[in-house]
Amino acid sequence: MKLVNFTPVRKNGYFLLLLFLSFAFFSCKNEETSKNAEDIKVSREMKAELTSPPNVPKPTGKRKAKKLIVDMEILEEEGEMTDGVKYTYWTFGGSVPGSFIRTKIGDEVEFHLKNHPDNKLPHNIDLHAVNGPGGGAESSFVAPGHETVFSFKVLNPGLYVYHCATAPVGMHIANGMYGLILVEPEGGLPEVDKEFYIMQGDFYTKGEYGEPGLQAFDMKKAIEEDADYVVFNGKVGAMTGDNSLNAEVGETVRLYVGNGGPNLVSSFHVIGEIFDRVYVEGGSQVNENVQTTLIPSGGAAIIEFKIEAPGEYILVDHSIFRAFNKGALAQIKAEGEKNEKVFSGKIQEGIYLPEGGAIQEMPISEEEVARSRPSENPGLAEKMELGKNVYGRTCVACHQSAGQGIASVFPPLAESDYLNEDVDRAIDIVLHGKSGEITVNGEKYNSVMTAQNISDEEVANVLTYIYNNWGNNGTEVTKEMVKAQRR
Ligand code: HEC
Ligand SMILES: [Cu+2]
Repeated sequence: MKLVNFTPVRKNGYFLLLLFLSFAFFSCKNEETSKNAEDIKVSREMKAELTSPPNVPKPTGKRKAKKLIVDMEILEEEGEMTDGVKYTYWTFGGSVPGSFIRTKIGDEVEFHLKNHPDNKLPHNIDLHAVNGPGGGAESSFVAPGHETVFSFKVLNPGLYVYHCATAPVGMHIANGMYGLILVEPEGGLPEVDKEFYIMQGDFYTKGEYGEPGLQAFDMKKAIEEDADYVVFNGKVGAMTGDNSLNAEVGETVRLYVGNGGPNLVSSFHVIGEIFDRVYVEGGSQVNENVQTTLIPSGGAAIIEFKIEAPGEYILVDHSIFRAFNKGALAQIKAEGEKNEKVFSGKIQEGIYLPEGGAIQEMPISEEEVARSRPSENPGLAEKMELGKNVYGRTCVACHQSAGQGIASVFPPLAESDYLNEDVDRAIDIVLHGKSGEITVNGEKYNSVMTAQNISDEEVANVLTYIYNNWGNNGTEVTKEMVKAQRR
């Protein structure tokens, strides 16, 4: 509503009346929708489709409200947090996050919660989509080897977190007991091409990040909110490398993103994408053109965007050490035609001389030009010099000044068996990037190196510099070798 043009005084009376009437109308309308939802009659019974992440059940579309039977089994089972690190997860339906539940406003949900007889502890469920004490927690308390049944009607459209609320609540959540339940509005959400289910969680282990073996939960660290792992979908690399999410250029993508916590708030961001629409906090308000959206612990957001350009999009918690050092990183791989109108890739890189505009324009002799340019076929010493410069500009941030890398995050380039084994592979990595698991000097790495946007000559120089330093095998890389790896 625009207030700006209402200057004439005598119109103010009308205006206030109008304002009053519209308020009355809207508040009345709101009351009616939730009252209506309560009164929606359910036709027939239906078994809910439950999916494990990153999958989402089929849309409810135009279907009428139903009596929806949700059958969920609690399982306590060992899983892998990251390579070589095991953890005993407590799960709703065998996955972290738990099974995705998709409902329609007015549905009467009959919830069957089963606690597997092999489990050691009692559990329950608190669904944020429930209007009622504890979100169902008391009614659903269930011991190992038992099943409880309770029912509720979904009245408010939106995306809601569910979690275990058995004491110690923090510990049950920290072990993975959370998931999402979607309540679709009348007529369903607008159609999109791809939908994914992603949930962040923080984990606290006796050992530090990457310390191998079966890791126990660490209560002290949890209380201090000193997380060892911050991950999407229960483990490091649940959606990277071969497990990446896939989409095509031109497709619309909808992410149902939740945050189980127990402690940390997520600054959810996709590198290289702008969210066209965000259903803020999973509710009915839509924000547009968003870069990073805050997802509270115990909250959610629905995020929509269209993929305009091919390539890799990296999902992160933009509290960025969590992404690169604690696991909060996932990937969407988008295939399709390049769209130069949207993204051209690197067009040109020139030398930037802030103080030197005038000097650069001074005419210099051909001879001088030739001398300042690297020679056609530079010798080893010259290549080393130029390569050192490229290294300092481009690689040093991750692989460190003496090529030593950073334990379990960035592999070493010094005395790297992986590097020395295969020069073409090393060239390929610099040109096209690398993700997925690799083993360097007996240590496993499963992270992402993005493609380095540098010329064939620079690649040749920097690799020559690396190969002739830090105990490596002395390979000399030529720009022809680099050219052969371009694709
Ligand atoms: C943003 C951080 C980052 C930058 C910048 C970076 N790398 Fe990497 N690099 C990585 C990561 C992470 C891996 C491991 C990828 C994986 O786990 O699959 C890697 C792996 C490698 C490997 C293979 C593994 C090994 O240790 O031998 C080589 C070779 C390599 N990088 C060379 C380079 C060179 C040369 C540059 C600069 C031109 C560079 N990298 C810049 C992060 C980076
Ligand atoms: Cu529990």
